Amino acid sequence: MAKLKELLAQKIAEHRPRTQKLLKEHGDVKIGEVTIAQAIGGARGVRCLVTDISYLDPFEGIRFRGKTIPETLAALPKPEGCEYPFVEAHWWFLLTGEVPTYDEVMEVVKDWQARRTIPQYVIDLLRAMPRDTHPMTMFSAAILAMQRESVFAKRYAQGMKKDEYWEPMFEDCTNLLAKLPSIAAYIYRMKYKGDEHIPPDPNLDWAGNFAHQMGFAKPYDDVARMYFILHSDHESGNVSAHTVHLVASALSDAYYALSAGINGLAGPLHGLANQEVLRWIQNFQAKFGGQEPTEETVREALWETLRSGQVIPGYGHAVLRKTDPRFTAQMEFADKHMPDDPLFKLVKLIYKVAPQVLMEHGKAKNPWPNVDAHSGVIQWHYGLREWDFYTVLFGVGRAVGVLANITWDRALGYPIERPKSVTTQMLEDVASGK
Ligand code: AMX
Repeated sequence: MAKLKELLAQKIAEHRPRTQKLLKEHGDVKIGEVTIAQAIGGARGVRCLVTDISYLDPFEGIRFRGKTIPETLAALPKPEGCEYPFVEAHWWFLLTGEVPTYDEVMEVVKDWQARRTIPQYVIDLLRAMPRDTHPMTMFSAAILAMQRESVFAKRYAQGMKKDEYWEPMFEDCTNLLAKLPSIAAYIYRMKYKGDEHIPPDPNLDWAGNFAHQMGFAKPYDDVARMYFILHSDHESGNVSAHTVHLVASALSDAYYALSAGINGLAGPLHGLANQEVLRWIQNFQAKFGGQEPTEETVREALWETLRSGQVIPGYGHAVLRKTDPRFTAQMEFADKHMPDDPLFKLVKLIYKVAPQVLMEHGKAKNPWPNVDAHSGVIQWHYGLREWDFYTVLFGVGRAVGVLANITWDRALGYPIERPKSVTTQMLEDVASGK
């Protein structure tokens, strides 16, 4: 058995008694209560999901397996001559909580290389879709189309014991992950680069090969590594992660579950916000023409957006109450690699002005930037200017976290998800003390 799978099997065996003990001996212990506002308001803050893969502190931001973003980036092995770690190392880390050695990562790199080829019927499907279809729709359709490959679905149909579920789930997740960057690159080049495609480089790591197949030179490979790791996981309650978990809880396989999660990510309040940021910036530039943007003009444009009833994209968050460390990590990259980029300067200017504007506006609970306020600008700098595509990049990264999560869901035997709904009358009755 491959080393990662062996280690994962050991971690699962160690973890299972903890979950079983909690359920058996402490199942009645309360960890929160639900208010009417939470029931109507999207279950905000209701504690009813369990994951050990990442935890989001409102003031500190995300920790992957207990490590902050800078700690994670520093700990994981990197390809030779590169600034950012292998995404394969991050996968190992998210799954097992352990930092792999260089040799261990290389085993995963080789395994993914061997599973990378996209089936021809996926290419045929993508080519049959109208070219102006949104790339997220294409990406989701490609993932769903591969459901026929599911090892889990086959093994389930043959009859499999519950404690074995994680193993074919892990196989499906690995097969799926290995193909995602090539699928994304195929969509990109078919739609935007004259349908001219670049074959994979058999020697490159996952993100390095993505940069290669997209047709972008160094340091775009490091941009891709950074981007995919930063976007991988944000605990379980966000729309994409929760959708994947929910769909997989019906024992739908990884293909069904990931495709559904990608559809959730495609919403403008979630992953699509990164393309909305670019759209906002372009509109701003169109309005102010060649003028150098100033704090005053940015403030005016932000107020205009708010007055017209729209949100300021890239700002606010359901859980975070400070600047997203994923924003900060990208800002550090940009400060180092593209300090004079005019759009980056504008993003910095918006960062200076928008929190104050949002505070004065008085609605958003969090006036600080989230990950999406920055990501499009780095892509733009390196030549990826078709912003419709930005959420696909988010989706490739997000897959790493959510697929690690559903592997563990099956390992720990989490049941089908089924929260309870109530009627408005019931809420009115409770509210009036009936
Ligand atoms: N601009 C203007 N208004 C905002 C705002 C923003 N950036 N963020 C929140 N608000 C408003 C909400 O629309 C809501 O108004 P309402 O009472 O009229 O409905 C009010 O402030 C309270 O909202 P909240 O509790 O602070 O936020 P939430 O948990 O309901 O929503 C989020 C969180 C991210 C959807 C919201 O902040 C938003 O729409 N931001 C802009 C879009 C964005 O950047 N999304 C990406 C988030 C990160 C990600 O998932 N990729």
